[in-house]
Amino acid sequence: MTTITLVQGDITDQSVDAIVNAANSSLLGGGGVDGAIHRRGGPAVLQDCRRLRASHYGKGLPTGQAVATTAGELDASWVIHTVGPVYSATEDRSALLASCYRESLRVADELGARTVAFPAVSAGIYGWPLDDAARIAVETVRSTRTAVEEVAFVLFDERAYDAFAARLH
Ligand code: AR6
Repeated sequence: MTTITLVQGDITDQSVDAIVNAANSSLLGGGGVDGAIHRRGGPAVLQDCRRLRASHYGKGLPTGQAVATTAGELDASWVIHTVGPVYSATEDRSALLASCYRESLRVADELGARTVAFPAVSAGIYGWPLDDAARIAVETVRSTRTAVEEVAFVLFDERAYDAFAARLH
């Protein structure tokens, strides 16, 4: 059984085995959580990302997939980068968002990570409505078979925290 906890705060302050990054397919950094993770993780994270791009993801990491790098100076062993879908009001992309959580947990299992922190993937710059993003996140983690013992959803503000709390309880 995986325990799910909610934290209101900055994901880069967490001490866990793996921190999940809401990246973009370039893997070269950006704003939001991605910017914060690269700032706190330092150049080793970007260096690993560049290496992965060169070796495997010349065309970018596809939406819904996940890949791990060092966590650099973060208090974690790995960063798992996943690419959420940009929200669309006309096309149902929820399977891709669910895939981000499932694939990140699969990568965590491969690494042997037991504690994993997730942000609200796609719920910022990518525009996903918070309530729906929270529903998909909670339902997917609950229904995924994994050896991860604890998943922490780390929500930046109270509104996001409340949206996840409403789905969890
Ligand atoms: N800790 C926890 N949550 C955070 C933090 C933080 N330090 N900073 C922001 N959030 P976003 P996306 C919340 O935009 O929507 C980047 O440029 C934020 O309030 O980080 O998947 C990438 O490179 C929101 O609830 O990710 C991509 O281009 C959630 O994290 C693009 O943004 C996700 O917001 C990805 O957009």
